[in-house]
Amino acid sequence: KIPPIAHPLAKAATEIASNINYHAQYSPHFSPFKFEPEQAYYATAESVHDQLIKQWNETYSHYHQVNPKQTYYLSMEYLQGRALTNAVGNLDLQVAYADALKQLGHDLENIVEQEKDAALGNGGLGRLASCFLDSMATLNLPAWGYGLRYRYGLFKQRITKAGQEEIAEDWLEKFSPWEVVRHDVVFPIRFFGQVEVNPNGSRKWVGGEVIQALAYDVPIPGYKTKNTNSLRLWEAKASSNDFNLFQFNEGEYESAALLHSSAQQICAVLYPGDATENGKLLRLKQQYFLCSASLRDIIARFKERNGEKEIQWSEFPSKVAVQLNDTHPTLAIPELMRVLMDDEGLGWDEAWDITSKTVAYTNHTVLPEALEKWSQAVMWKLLPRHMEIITEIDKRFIALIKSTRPDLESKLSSLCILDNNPQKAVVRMANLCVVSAHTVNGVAQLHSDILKDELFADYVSIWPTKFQNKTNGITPRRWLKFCNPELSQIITKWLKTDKWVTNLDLLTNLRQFADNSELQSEWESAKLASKKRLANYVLQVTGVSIDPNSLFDIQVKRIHEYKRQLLNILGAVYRYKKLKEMNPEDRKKTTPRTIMIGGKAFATYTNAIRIVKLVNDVGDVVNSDPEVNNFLKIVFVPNYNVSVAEMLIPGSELSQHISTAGMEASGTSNMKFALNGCLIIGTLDGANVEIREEIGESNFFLFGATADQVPRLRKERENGMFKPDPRFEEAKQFIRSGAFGSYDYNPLLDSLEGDSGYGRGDYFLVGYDFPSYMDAQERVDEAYKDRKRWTKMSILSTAGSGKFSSDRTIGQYAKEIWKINECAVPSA
Ligand code: 26R
Repeated sequence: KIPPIAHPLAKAATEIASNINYHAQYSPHFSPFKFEPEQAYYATAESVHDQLIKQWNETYSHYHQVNPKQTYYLSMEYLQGRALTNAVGNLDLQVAYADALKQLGHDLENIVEQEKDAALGNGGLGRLASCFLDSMATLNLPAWGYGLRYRYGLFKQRITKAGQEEIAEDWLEKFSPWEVVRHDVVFPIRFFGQVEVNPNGSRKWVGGEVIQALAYDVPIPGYKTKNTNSLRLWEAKASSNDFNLFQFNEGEYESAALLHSSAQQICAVLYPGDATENGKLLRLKQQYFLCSASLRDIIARFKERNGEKEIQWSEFPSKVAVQLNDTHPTLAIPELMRVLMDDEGLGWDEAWDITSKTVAYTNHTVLPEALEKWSQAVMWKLLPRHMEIITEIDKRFIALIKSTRPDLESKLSSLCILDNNPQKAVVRMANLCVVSAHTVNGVAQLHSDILKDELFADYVSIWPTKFQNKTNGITPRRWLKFCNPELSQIITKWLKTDKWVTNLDLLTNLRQFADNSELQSEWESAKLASKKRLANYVLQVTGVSIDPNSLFDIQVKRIHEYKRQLLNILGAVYRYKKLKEMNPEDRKKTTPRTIMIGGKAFATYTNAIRIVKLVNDVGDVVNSDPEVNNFLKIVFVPNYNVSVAEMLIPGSELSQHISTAGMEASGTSNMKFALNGCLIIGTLDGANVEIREEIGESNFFLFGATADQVPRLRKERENGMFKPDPRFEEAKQFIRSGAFGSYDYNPLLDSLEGDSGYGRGDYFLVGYDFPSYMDAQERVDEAYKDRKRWTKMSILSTAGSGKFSSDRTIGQYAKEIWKINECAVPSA
């Protein structure tokens, strides 16, 4: 054991300055004599890291000593964003670091911009995982994240004349100062091979290829607490034994290092293209790699903390909770079964009991195309022992139903795990999760209801208590305190406390001041300051100059047809056409707007790529039209990511959450916008429903069909019973006429025709919702003209957002699913 050393942790600005200086000189990553922002960033990060490492080690040894039940969050995605502001803020050293950098001739605000986003995720599910990690640490919960250390993060988006261009995001190009490699934490992970049957009947998976999983840890500091948890990211490596020196010297370089290149592929990128067989195999490898390495690590820790005593495997579920973030880590289930039976010698029943008491599953989508199904053939090839286990789980499930629920026998073909349709025999991962997990949850009330009433209804009748709701949340540290310091100061001043940062329900106390003209004017000037900052940013990245006095209307999220960016842009096109037709006097009476849309499109998702192009083309025409561009601007904000969100959200006044009802499981940016005093125009979908309940219906611009109407409306469209609104026809026709350039938008627009036979016939009901959307937009324009009323609504949005803290969400997971308790590191 290493004896504790007194690390000279700096608290005062001068000490911090000398610590940063120390790192600039003695942890050099660059040539000496240069201390530009980039060098200053790395030296500052190393200095903050010093502070964190001490707390981090103390946290680990405290957990080790107390040996509480611990949660392990398994996720293929984490969208951590930048770490510096968050770490300094959580350590409560913001002022000290700002002063220290000033002494060194730098500016903290400028230095933090040097950091590249850690973008190991693609959207809501990944950012949720990162918010959860922040809340787990802040609530002093013994809980860790496990993920993969992708070499290239989610692609960087560039916009050219041709539309979206994807570029590899080299976030590790110059290394990450936050992660620590643990050379002593390495597990061999097997792929392919075969199952060997021993004389005693036990089975063992042997042969195939073996790749090493090496741990990299990222510290997760809690807000103003000593607890600093870990995000453990696995990297794939081949061992030196797999390097064939003989072959290499014969000049056969590629075959000499075959396993090295195979290892490199595993952690190269998130969601590699899966159109080819190779692509599918690689994705499955990634999933298994995460599951196996994490479980091996969890089991090793269980054994280590057990000490010299004989291991009682039945205690495993009282020490370990495993949460599956969607079905992507489902293989943790058969992997735990395999290790318990084949490596530890337990029988099926005991292994099953332990596994099902350990694992819980969160569903994040009901979209059929996102429900994972893996080819049985691919699985048999890559994971033969796991397929035996999955087959056995399925067999026992079927037997259970036949013996206890004969009424469900006719439904077994859709309830069981293996779909044995000879054309496309697959494993249904969601079914495997529901059958095996002790708890299944959705991520907003409406979504959980849909799971219970539709997707998983028959399972509910088998296991009525298995299903729960856990409405998503966001961390108020990153998404208000750190990204919007002006507004945070105002809130603290009026509430006379900053306790809202960890007790977000306190925001309700703002309600009593919603009409107070002093608060209102402070509120408006904070918003204006953020809008100006955002306007500068937009000018810098797009060259478009926008007016901070216009209404800032934002929709940022992954581009997807169900999220209906098309509805937004069609509305904008209609607005543009009407402005063109108006006489100049009437134009002046309208509410000037700046519509900003941002988000990345999957390169293979053709309609999403077309939508990006359309937004950009419409923007080019509108923004350069001198007749209207004082009243309307349309901007595509490139490369939307966590850092861009931190810039956009504080400066937003209206945000669009306009998915077809029933399709957005929750949404989490809706919560971020509302928390920052931005009003929502939206449908009754996902968490919108609960946000509207909390902030009051008069503060929410509602439109559109409800989830229960959607199936009937889709039928009506199919049967030609839908009468389109003339405004909808006019907007589409305007685009078809070539008003926005020569790109062929007909295929995209054809997908909106109900009876044309194209696509799914306006499956997302853009045409049906268009008129009520336009009416809601008119209410927005009216409301914005009455500044006092608008500001009051904005204050009430913030005041009603307390429920959406991820501290609340994680508190509920801890109590109702994981059954874990706080384990606070004592202060010295
Ligand atoms: C593997 C592949 C099929 C795949 C499917 C779907 C990969 C990734 C996804 C992302 C999905 C699951 C996602 O991000 N869902 C979002 O989760 C958020 C957090 O719960 C919700 O707020 C949001 O509504 C939902 O779309």
